[in-house]
Amino acid sequence: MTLFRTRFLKPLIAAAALVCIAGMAQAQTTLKLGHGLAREAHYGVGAAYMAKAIGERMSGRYKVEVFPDFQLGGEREMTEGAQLGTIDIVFTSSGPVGNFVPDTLITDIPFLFRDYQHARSVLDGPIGQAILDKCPAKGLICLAWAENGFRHLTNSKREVAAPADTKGLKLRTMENPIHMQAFRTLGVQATPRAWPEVLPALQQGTIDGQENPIGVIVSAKLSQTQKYLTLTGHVYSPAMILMSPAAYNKMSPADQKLIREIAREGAKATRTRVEDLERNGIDELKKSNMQIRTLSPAEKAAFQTALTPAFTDFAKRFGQANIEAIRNAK
Ligand code: EAX
Repeated sequence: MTLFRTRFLKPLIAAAALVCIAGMAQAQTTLKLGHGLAREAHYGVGAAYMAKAIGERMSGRYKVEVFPDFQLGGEREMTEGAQLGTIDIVFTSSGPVGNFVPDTLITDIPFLFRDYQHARSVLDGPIGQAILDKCPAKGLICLAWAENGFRHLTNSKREVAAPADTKGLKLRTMENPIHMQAFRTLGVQATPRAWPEVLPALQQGTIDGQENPIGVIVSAKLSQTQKYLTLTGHVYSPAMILMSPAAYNKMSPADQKLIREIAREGAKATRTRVEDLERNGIDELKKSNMQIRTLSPAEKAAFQTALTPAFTDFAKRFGQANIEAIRNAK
């Protein structure tokens, strides 16, 4: 019996234990999450929230490795990566996503959303969900609407207070046909570029300016190359939390439900951070000698009037009724 125990039983038990441990180790999947901003910026906070929640609530089956600061490429590249399955989760502005899921483009119409409350309630409501539901057919899982913020104009040339002041400015836009058309309607030389290309172009002066929410202007230290900031609030910039179908379809239905829940919470974390950054960001930019111009309601209205030709095209493209449904939503 002793010989049997030492020769056979013990090694058998050890082997069985090894198989169990290996099985458990195998079961844990690392999800690669990419975004373009600094860890303390709004996407960074949302990503960290998701990583922690997935680690805690998906109990050892999944963990998240976060890649900030465009380490995995520009937002368009990262979105492609999610389609191809080389990146599992992506936090991105909706700007470039319109090239993959055209139904998102309606949200990029300037002056469509009155304020944050309006934008958030539309995106978290049936209109927003209907757009997210269009993603699987385009090879993407859109888990939730996060937030980038209302975009404002910066440049190195002159103060902008009226549409005429933007004429001829070489401005970088996102790779987004709606934004490009709007700026070209104002007479801007709009050049679409991925964000990682923008800072060098501003430093070299190949472009005069760009437009982004306060959170991005602060985290990218744009006051170093941009003297003028006009608080245009010309467009609300949603962000999206995307997932690769390859990773999502491997999950159990319970985990698919759970990761959607966690993504919605991560999205809320980005919104809270946007508010923080906006509350303190403008003072910070003032301290770094940026000349900041707030537009009066009449001055904002002048930009809307100047965009009338573009709005006419957008009504044809998206249907005036669909635009009004968003504009009139509570
Ligand atoms: O999502 O490209 C942009 O201007 C975006 O606002 C930025 O990458 C954050």
